[in-house]
Order: sequence, then C-alpha cells, then structure tokens
Amino acid sequence: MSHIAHVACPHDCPDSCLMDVTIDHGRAVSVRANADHPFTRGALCAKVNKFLDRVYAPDRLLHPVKRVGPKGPGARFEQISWDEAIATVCRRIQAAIDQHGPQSILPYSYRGNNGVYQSNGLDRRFFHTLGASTLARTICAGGLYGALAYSDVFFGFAPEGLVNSKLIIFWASNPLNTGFHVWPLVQATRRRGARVITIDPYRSRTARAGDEHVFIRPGTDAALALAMLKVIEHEGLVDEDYVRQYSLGYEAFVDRLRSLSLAELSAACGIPVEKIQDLARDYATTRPAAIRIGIGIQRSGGAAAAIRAVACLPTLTGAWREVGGGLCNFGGAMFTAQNMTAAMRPDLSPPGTREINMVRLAEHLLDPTLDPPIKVIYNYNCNPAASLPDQTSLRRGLQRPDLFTVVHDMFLTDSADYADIVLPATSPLEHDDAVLAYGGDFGSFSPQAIAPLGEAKSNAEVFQLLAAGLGITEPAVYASASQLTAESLKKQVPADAFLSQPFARTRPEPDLLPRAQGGFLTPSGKFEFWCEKLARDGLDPLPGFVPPHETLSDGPYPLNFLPRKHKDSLNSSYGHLPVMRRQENTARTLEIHPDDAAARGLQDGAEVRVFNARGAFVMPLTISTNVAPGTVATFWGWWDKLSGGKGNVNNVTSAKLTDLGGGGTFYDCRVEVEPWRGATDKTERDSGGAENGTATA
Ligand SMILES: Nc1nc2c(c(=O)[nH]1)N[C@H]1C(S)=C(S)[C@@H](COP(=O)(O)OP(=O)(O)OC[C@H]3O[C@@H](n4cnc5c(=O)[nH]c(N)nc54)[C@H](O)[C@@H]3O)O[C@H]1N2
Ligand SMILES: Nc1nc2c(c(=O)[nH]1)N[C@H]1C(S)=C(S)[C@@H](COP(=O)(O)OP(=O)(O)OC[C@H]3O[C@@H](n4cnc5c(=O)[nH]c(N)nc54)[C@H](O)[C@@H]3O)O[C@H]1N2
Ligand code: SF4
Ligand SMILES: [Mo]
Repeated sequence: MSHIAHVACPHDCPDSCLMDVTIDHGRAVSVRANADHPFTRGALCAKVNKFLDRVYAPDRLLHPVKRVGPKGPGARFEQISWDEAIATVCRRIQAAIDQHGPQSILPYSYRGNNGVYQSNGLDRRFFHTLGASTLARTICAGGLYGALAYSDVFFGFAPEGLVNSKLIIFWASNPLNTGFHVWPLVQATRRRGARVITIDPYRSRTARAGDEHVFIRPGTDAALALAMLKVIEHEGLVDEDYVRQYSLGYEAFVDRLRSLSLAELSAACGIPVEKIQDLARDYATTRPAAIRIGIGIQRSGGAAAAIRAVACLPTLTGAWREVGGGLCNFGGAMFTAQNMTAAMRPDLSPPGTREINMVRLAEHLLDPTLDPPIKVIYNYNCNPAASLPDQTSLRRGLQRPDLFTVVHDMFLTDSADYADIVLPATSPLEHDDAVLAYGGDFGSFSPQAIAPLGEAKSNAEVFQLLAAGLGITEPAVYASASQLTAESLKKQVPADAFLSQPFARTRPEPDLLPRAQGGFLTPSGKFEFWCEKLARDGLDPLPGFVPPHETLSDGPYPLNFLPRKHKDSLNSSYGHLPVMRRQENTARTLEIHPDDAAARGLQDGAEVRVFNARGAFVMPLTISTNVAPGTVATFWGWWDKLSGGKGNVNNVTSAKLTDLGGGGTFYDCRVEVEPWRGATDKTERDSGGAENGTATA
C-alpha cells in the first residue's frame, strides 16, 4: 500500500517548498514537487530532487557513537547505546555546571534544519532552562539584522508582484542557484518586455540568464547605490511628492549626496561613471522597477550600510507606488506570523546570561581569559568545521583536550571528527515539524512520514531525553511539535487549519503594495533617510559607504576571493553525496581572469595554492571571464575530509564581522595564488563524468 506524504523542505532556502513523498510499505520511494503549493508550483530544485539520496545515503549515521582515539581528521568511532550516550552527555553537562556554572555550556546551531519545532523552538527552550550561554546566530544574516535594528530597509512586496515589474535588479542575489522559484515569475514578465539587470562581482547563472550584468567590486555596493542616488537627485528624477509625504531627513540626505564625489564612488566600486549614470536613469525612469537584495550583499565589512543605501533607491524614485515596484526581498511568514518569543521562550534564560557570537567561536575557544570558559559544545543543525571562517584557528579551538563536544547530525561530518559523542539525527521525513517560509507568505506543518532510520532521533526527542536525565521539570521543554507550533503562530494564522492542511498562507492575499502610502516599520512610520536612533547610538545617521575590511586594501594579497554557493549543494549539506563528488574535478576549481593568470604564469587546469596569512588550500585553476581582473572565485560545500587533504576554502576567509549585527564576512577576503608543486592525490577523486560539472553557477 502506498500513499503520499506532504513534507515541508526544511533547508535554509527562502522557497520552503512542499514535497510530495510516495511512501510504500514504510519506505519513501519517490519525491515530487507538490503541484498546488503556491510557490513550489510543481518543481523542486536540483538538490532536493535528490532528497532520497540524502535520506537513504549509505553513509547515513544510524547509531550513537563515541570517539576512540584523537580528535580531528581521521577520528575513529565506536558504536554505543542511546542509554550510554545520554548518560555520558548528561554527566559531562552536569560536571561543567558544577565546576564552571551553566554558561560554560554552548549550544551551537544554525539553520541546517529550518523547522520551528526541532531547530528554532524546543532546542532554545532546553538551553534557556539549563542557563547555558546563548548563541548569536549571525553567520548568515547578521548584517541584515544589524540594519533592521535601526530602520526598515529590507522588507518588500511579495514575490508574486514581480510579474508586473518592467525592470528587475538582482543585487547580490543569485536566485537561479539559491531559490529559483522566483524565476518563473521573472520570465513571465520578461516575455512581456521586462528587463533583468544583475549586480554581482561574478557572472552568475542569474547574470547570464538576465539582460545585463554589471561587475561590481565585492563589498562596495553602498558606493554604487550612493552614486546612483546622487545621479537621480542631480538629474531631477526624484519623486518629490512621495519623498515629502513618506520620508524623513531628505534635506540632510541631499546635502550628504552633494558632498560625495561621483568619481570617488565610481573608483571604489570599479564601475565607470557613465555606466552608473545609465543605470541610475534606467532605474528611475522604468516603471515599475523592482530590486531584490540578496544575502551576498552582507558578506563584507560594510554590509548594513550597503543594505541601507540600496534601500533608499525606491523611496527616492517613488517606485513603491506601483505593483511590481520597490524592494522584493524576504519578509514573508517568518517575520509576520511567527512569534519567536513564544517559540523560543527567552524568558526561561536567567537574566544576564552572556551571548557568544557564532562567527567568533574560534576566538572564544582559544581565549584563556573567557570566564567561564566554554567546556561543552552541543552542536546540531550546523557543520562549523566546514562552514565557519578562519578554519585554522577554529580547528585549533575544537582540538582543545578539555573541551567536551557533542555533534548531532545525520552524517559523520568534518565537525563530527572533533566530537566526543556523535548522535544520529532524523531526516525531515522522520519527525514532525513546521516550516514557515522567509521568502513568501506561506508555511507547512509536516507530520512524520516514515519511521526513523536505524536508531536516529530528532533534535527535540534528544533534548527531552537530556532534560529528563538532568532532572529538568519545566513543562515548556516537553511540548510536542503541534503544541509548540500552535503557541508560536500569531493569531492571523489559525493553528487548527495550519496543523491539519498541507500548507497555509499567512495572509489571504499577497501584499503587493506594502509601502505605497508609507507605513514603514520605523518610529516615524516614514522612510528614515535620517535615522535618529543611529545618531543616538553615536553612529552615522545618514546613509554612507562603509568600506570592506580587506577588499580595497593594499598588501601582499592582491586578489579578492569569492567562495560562493553551489547549485547542487546546500551549504555543506549534500557536499559528500555522489552528485557533488563527481564535480570535484570540474566545479571545484578556482576561476581566475586571463590577465591575472598571465601575470602569474598560470595555465588552465594547473593546481594552484590559494593563500593568505590565515591559511591556504589547493585547487585546480580555470581561466575564466566569469570574474573581473582582481577577483578569483570558487564554490564551497565539499567536505575537507573527502577532498584529499587539499584544504577547505574557509581556511583563508576571515572571522571579522559586519559593521552592524556581527555577521560573517565570507566575501571580504584577499588572497594570493601560486603554482602548487606538492603531491597530488588523483585517486581520491571520482573520475566519473561530471553532471552539470562545468564551473558555472
Ligand atoms: N543551491 C544552493 N541554494 C542555497 C544555498 C546553497 O548553498 N546552495 N544556501 C542558502 C543560504 S544559507 C543562503 S544565505 C542563500 C543565499 O542566497 P543569495 O541571496 O543568492 O546569496 P549568495 O548566493 O551568497 O550571493 C548572491 C550573489 O552575490 C554575489 N556577491 C558576492 N559578493 C557580492 C558583493 O559584495 N556585492 C554584490 N553586488 N554581489 C556580491 C555572489 O557572487 C552571488 O552570485 O541561499 C540559500 N540557498
Ligand atoms: N565559504 C563560504 N562559507 C560559508 C558560506 C558561503 O557562502 N561561503 N555561507 C555561509 C552561510 S550563508 C551559512 S547560512 C552557513 C551555513 O553553514 P551550516 O549552518 O554549517 O550549514 P550546513 O553546512 O548545511 O550544515 C548543516 C548541518 O545540519 C545537519 N542537519 C540538517 N538537519 C538536521 C536536523 O534535523 N538535526 C540535526 N541535528 N542536524 C541536522 C546537516 O546534516 C548538516 O551537516 O555557512 C556559511 N559559510
Ligand atoms: S528550492 Fe529551496 S525550498 Fe525548494 S526544494 Fe530546493 S532547497 Fe527546498
Ligand atoms: Mo545563509
């Protein structure tokens, strides 16, 4: 007997698709896209079409294990029972609490699973009740949250409105790889004559599929946006009426714009003045005009300033007035319908509990003065030994012999090699959870579809076992998925309907004109060119250009480095599967401009060493015009331990933070490239034909 289970895709992706999984005698046999879901519309992405390869992967971890031998690459493990695993973890947590207090325990997670219950709810309730240190989960969107803490500079119209746009600018956004369900909407309006411009330091798949690509130097988006704003103001293309009614501080802003030099802004972003003028005129005079700001804009030192500067554009031109005009960013159910406080219960955490920034984990682990020291890391939904910057320091920190590390994952990842105990996690088919999209106004509750494989247990189940073992009686920690989900929905989404249907919308109709008549989420209700809150905090109250940490600097490392996201992987999830391994020869290459290759005497296909003061890795070279001179690029996501000792791309990236919000700065990194003459281990690589394996994405 087979039936279809509706399962929400829990990946860290704006689209939050609904999968139709055919279950036959308790086994999932096929995955298809749900045809009725308003955003999935019958298509899953390249990654999730292979979802069952992940669920039934031969290397799936099916039992708890403990490490026997040294920490780090090559670690060996021995199977243990769940009873032993839970007892050991409880004992080590209790010992740390007794000796150093509960803040010596650090939960370490991100959105490897985006679910409300398993990953953004019950887990937090457990650690808050324990009194553990809290984790600032900034790695991805810290810069955005930093900017949002001051002003309404990101939320926008629902993606459905894109079918009305006549000009769409993808600004540091590569949806064809990273959330492709907006693309059919883009194509629909292009068929009626709309144009697509991409602003990106790399000729991405989106750039190639669009009408025009503007190469920008990484981390200089505020310079470009301010230059465009200056041209729009200078040429009288401002919507004076919109600005007068719905903005604050326009006169001061105009003074700021007039004080800036177009030539200097152009030199900073590497785009000629004439090109900037064309872009500004095009944007201001094509109606309706949409801008989608991608997460790529946040990967540099001036991230929050860049978002703020770009967000001024639709206010200055009044683009918000029309359906299909304004910003079209993330801002769906996640932000409107979820009551995070009710889900996570920060009130359970003792007042004054410290917060540790996840990007700076290495620094905290290696800091002898940190009081209390971190003695236990409980790592779930996250693979820091792949995804964190400055891996050389991080791995030294994770090696600390006195540190007790638990990793809960579906696989023995690079991070698992540093664990004392590794616990097997369920896949999304094997547990209940709710997913609320951040890229649209919809969400799904998906009940468990198959029995857990082997002895796998869900995050929530393990936290409840640990809570029981530690004598925790707080009822909030023992909530079920449906209870916690119901508690975390705001009243515009009736819980009964949400829990019983395959999907629900958080609004009856998508919001297509969110700022046509102002209504900005600021104290004044207006778009704040002048932000009083920034002034009060001693920060620049007006939009400005905050330079990147490294990109514009002189020094021994002259090339900007972009370790970008791959279409067949989801961060480091999928990196070990055959679809990715097959591409190691073709896609896992360093792209370099012909001029930079010639200057170094480097040949196409040669193995090169990419290095800076933080570390190095080795990779074959592809000579390519996908990058401009001065920039090199590659993809990330493969597992270091499977890559023949060539090193993780994050060996060279820095743990410096964004201007506001403490975010990661992965695309703000300088390197040098030299020929590699060390031993090569070709046997480590799969010689099978590459599937879509050209170095394009
Ligand atoms: N296939 C796939 N999908 C994914 C992911 C994945 O790993 N693989 N990851 C998920 C996650 S965690 C996230 S955060 C989202 C991110 O998805 P996106 O919002 O698309 O962000 P990125 O892919 O990081 O960057 C988008 C583009 O910005 C460019 N870029 C880099 N630096 C700059 C800059 O300084 N200025 C400008 N203008 N452009 C720049 C990059 O070259 C890239 O083409 O994707 C999610 N979806
Ligand atoms: N060079 C470079 N580095 C980057 C980026 C980049 O673009 N370039 N992107 C950065 C960004 S935007 C992000 S968001 C981070 C993401 O980095 P991470 O948060 O580390 O994401 P993943 O690498 O996908 O690892 C997620 C892990 O969670 C596990 N997992 C999935 N579901 C569950 C579950 O239900 N329970 C448990 N216990 N585990 C589960 C998966 O198996 C996987 O091993 O990486 C950052 N690092
Ligand atoms: S596009 Fe995103 S949400 Fe949809 S199936 Fe792929 S990873 Fe999941
Ligand atoms: Mo991310």
